[in-house]
Amino acid sequence: MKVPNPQNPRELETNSLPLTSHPTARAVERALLVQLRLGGGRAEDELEELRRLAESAGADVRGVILGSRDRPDAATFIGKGKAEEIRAAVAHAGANLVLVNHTLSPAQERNLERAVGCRVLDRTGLILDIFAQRARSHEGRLQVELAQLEHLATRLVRGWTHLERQKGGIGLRGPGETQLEVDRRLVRDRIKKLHQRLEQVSVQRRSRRKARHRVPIPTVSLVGYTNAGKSTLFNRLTGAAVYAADQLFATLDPTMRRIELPGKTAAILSDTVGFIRNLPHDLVAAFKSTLEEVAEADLLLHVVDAGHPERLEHVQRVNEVLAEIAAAQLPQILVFNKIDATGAAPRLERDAGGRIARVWLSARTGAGLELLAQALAEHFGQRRVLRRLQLPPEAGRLRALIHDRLEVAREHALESGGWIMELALDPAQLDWLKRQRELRAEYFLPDAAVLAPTGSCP
Ligand SMILES: Nc1nc2c(ncn2[C@@H]2O[C@H](COP(=O)(O)OP(=O)(O)OP(=O)(O)O)[C@@H](O)[C@H]2O)c(=O)[nH]1
Ligand SMILES: [Mg+2]
Repeated sequence: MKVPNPQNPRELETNSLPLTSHPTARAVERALLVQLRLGGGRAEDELEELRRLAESAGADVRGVILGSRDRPDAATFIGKGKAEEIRAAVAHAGANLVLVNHTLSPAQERNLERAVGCRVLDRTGLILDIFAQRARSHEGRLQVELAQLEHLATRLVRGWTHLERQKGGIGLRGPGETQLEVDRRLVRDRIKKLHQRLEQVSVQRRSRRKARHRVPIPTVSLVGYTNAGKSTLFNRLTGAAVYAADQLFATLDPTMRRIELPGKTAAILSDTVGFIRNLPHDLVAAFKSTLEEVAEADLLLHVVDAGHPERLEHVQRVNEVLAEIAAAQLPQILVFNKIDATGAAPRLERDAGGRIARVWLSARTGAGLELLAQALAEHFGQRRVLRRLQLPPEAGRLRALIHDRLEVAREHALESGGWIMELALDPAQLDWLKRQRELRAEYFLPDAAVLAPTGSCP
């Protein structure tokens, strides 16, 4: 783990992406975890998550310090006595990093560093570091850099010489302007530039989305708490091989694939970044364009780790983030994953209105996947329309194509030659049918047309 340290500008030096970690330059961080119980909450549950976050960032966890307070200390958050305890523990464990599972103000972070004698990182800083390590795509890197800069801008107390050098440095400084003012201005400029570049990417994304919508294939987004198994399920359903691992935030960049559903229909499935409680707001804002994809889905598959002791809390947290990105009103099916670990049987549950609301399955073993396929087919099946066609004898090729590509509900051969076909079509299929060269508008029968009751043929 390589954490940018605003106190030491030299640590921030890399080339094009000043704040993104460099795996080769990464020394192992020996970390102590700090978690306070504030006003009587349970510290232990959140501590386990902090440990997972620390390990996902590549830190070697050397120890844990718990404590409790009625409310945070204004100067150091954890209080003077606790800080002294940590200072001793840091020396004892040979730690070089203290991870505090709370949001610290810039001043608190600084005061604490002084008090404990080593680098201090709060929860937001830790999550940002993991994101920086995972970002692969151009857009992902821009988004992470923006979030990190916004987070660090408020923590800027001394010079950021590397940024100065990138911009040429000499000649930049106005008369009487202090180093700190220069640095702040450089960061502001960089943030502005990142906003502009992300806006360009976002425009491209939007136009790609528009192009997709021209072919009306429904889109399904996998959402859920980090580590719930979204990518594993994505791979199962699409046959893809995106990275899935027992780490928090294994996925950062979104991926999309087409999946075939029962009834010869299809959907676009997308895998994306997982959520976590208290997701830093800067991060949500920076990932706006990634999350816009989620907000425009036709259906959300909300994946839950069914064996996690805090699964209900996770569901709630995910729904909160969904509300923040204006996706709370989208239709949602809860997918309880990892039933191989809990021993539950695959099953499907409906709400009071008869709609499929919950599916239990295992992405790892594949048990219950057919229930999910059924749920998707049924969900999108509601968007189907009934169409009747009358084909003349010479349209045999079109008829064969239709049998191949669409679900034919009923068909009758006419004595005069030709056929009457009844088709249940989703919007994408209707669109496809209308684009067939051999199809003429007059082949469509009015909705009221009734099929002759005799002689159905194979
Ligand atoms: N036992 C069991 N483990 C599973 C199942 N599905 C996924 N996992 C494991 O759960 C861990 C996380 O899986 P991912 O698919 O990476 O989870 P994710 O939701 O994409 O996680 P992020 O990308 O980090 O948000 C991996 O170790 C998977 O092997 C399952 O059905 N059963
Ligand atoms: Mg993933």
